[in-house]
Amino acid sequence: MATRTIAATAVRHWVDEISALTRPEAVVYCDGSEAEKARIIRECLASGELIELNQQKRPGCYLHRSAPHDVARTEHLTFVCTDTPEEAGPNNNWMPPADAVARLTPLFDGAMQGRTMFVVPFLMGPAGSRFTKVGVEITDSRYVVLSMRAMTRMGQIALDHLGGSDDFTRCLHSLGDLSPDRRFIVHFPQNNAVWSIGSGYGGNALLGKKCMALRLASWFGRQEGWLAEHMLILGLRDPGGRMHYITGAFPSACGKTNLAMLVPPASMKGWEAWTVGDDIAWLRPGADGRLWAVNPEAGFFGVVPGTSRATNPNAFEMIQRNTIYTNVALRPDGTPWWEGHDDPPPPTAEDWRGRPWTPQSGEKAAHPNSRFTTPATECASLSPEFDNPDGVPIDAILFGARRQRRVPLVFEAFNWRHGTFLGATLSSETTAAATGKVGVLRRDPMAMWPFCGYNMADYFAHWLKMGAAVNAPPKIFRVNWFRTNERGRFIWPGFGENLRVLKWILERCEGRGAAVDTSIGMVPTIDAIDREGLDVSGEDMRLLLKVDPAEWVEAVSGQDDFFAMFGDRTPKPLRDEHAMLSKRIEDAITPPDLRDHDLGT
Ligand code: GTP
Ligand code: SPV
Ligand code: MN
Repeated sequence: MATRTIAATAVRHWVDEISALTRPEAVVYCDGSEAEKARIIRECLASGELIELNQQKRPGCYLHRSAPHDVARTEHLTFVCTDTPEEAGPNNNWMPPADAVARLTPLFDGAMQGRTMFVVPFLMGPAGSRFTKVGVEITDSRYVVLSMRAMTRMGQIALDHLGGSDDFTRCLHSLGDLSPDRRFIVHFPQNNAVWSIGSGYGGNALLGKKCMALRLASWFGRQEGWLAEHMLILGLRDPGGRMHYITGAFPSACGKTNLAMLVPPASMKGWEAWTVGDDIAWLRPGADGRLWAVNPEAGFFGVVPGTSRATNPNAFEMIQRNTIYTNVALRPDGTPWWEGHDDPPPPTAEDWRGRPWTPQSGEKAAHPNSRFTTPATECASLSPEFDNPDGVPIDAILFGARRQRRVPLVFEAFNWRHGTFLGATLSSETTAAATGKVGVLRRDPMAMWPFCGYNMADYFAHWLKMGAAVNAPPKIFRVNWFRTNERGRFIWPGFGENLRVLKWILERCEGRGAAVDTSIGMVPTIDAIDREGLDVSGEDMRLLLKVDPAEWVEAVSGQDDFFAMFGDRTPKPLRDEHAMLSKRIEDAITPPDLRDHDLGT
């Protein structure tokens, strides 16, 4: 093959080694060309891996139906293999590297017989950037090849970046037999490698994403002095023409894509919002003493349900073309549909598994974790800085989660250390993005619990260190769009209206914006958030911003238990922050003078 001669010797050696093990029928080196894309799509249509959607109405759009038990990340089958279990930490499943090789080698043995093996060179990060890393994914899934093509800068561009070097992440993927009993997603940070078998689902199979750009990258970031984070990156131009950039870490299916593609409400004249990234940010100190971020990805793998013209017009518009839909419903006219679409439920459709569906069938038509895969270039709000090799300078970092109760709409950390503590104690109600129960409160520090490739206590220490490594660290905020009222309804309208909260955040970054000190942080005063043209009453605002110290007592004791998981490894500054918070809460519930008085009687 023509491209074969161009691939670095190290790539060819590895490919030969893996093809000897997996014994594919053919080996194809991907170059990233349009012709290659067209050919692989044709092959997918012939094999049934893709279903063609109505090309008049949805040009370049296809539907993929996964195996019914392969619809989300499987965290219990995901491992980090370091020399010692302490390096992986209680946040990861661990196996000794040699055991992992011994367990997975028989599964890969002959796994690609009768299949084509694709070699997919890719970049994580813009071409020519000091942030950028090279990966090569070997896979026997055409769906994975097409997805990697949308999600990364793929093909010859990556081989050119690699040159003669052997410094690339070896990503080995096979669908195997798709059985969860023989499924493993295994990381070898000390060898810069990932092995994944038995799943074709996004985070399990597109190995550049969570496996490389978060789990392995977090490991390298610690060694090299940077951060790999589960964060969106958003540019905001204020009416005065100034650009600001924020990042936000929210757990899976908690609103990153939506915030990253936010459309300013009509009443907020002069504001513009620009999407830099929707899922992953790599952050490095810049020469100017600020923290700079790039999005290592080149596409969006987003949650479909809930995406509509009303909630996320940028995403909705973007997925009208050149999109692979996974596990949505199919209408008789060959267009996709899902719960939360602007169109009402169709009278008949095929559900995500291809079975006949009607609104009366009482089941979801689309899988709750159905996804779109779309190249970033299709996004109308894509930032002009998207390809900038230097990235963008960050003014504020947001930690957000799904919390129906207790946590206010927004509050500000007192400083970097307190902000790190807020991130470290983040918890969220679980979603359909990972297998398991939905709606259960779990700890998800920095939204990285499933993605941190090493001991999370060491990761907390690394965060503290990174704050000290920059002269002007971003300010840190906690946000919660999901507080509900007594009828179980979201109180805050969310989506585009979230810009009102971001406006207050930017004001705070500039030393303006009204706030009151509370036990948990600095909370906006009732009128500090611009409500002009918004139908949210003062009473609702009070509810959204309410901090009830009594409600926090339980939370604070849970934080203690959480830090205890890491034993002595939990950094002392975070324990100190915890002690200070406990004290502030205690004082708020029973003012010290009152307690003294009680003692005296
Ligand atoms: P991953 O891709 O899994 O990392 O998810 P994400 O963090 O990008 O979440 P996404 O933006 O896709 O949102 C997930 C779900 O939350 C969707 O159904 C959205 O409609 C819903 N959602 C997002 N933002 C808001 C908001 O501000 N308010 C409310 N009520 N729902 C929201
Ligand atoms: C997430 O679950 O956080 C996602 C989707 O962004 S996946 O790529 O599957 O991890
Ligand atoms: Mn994600």
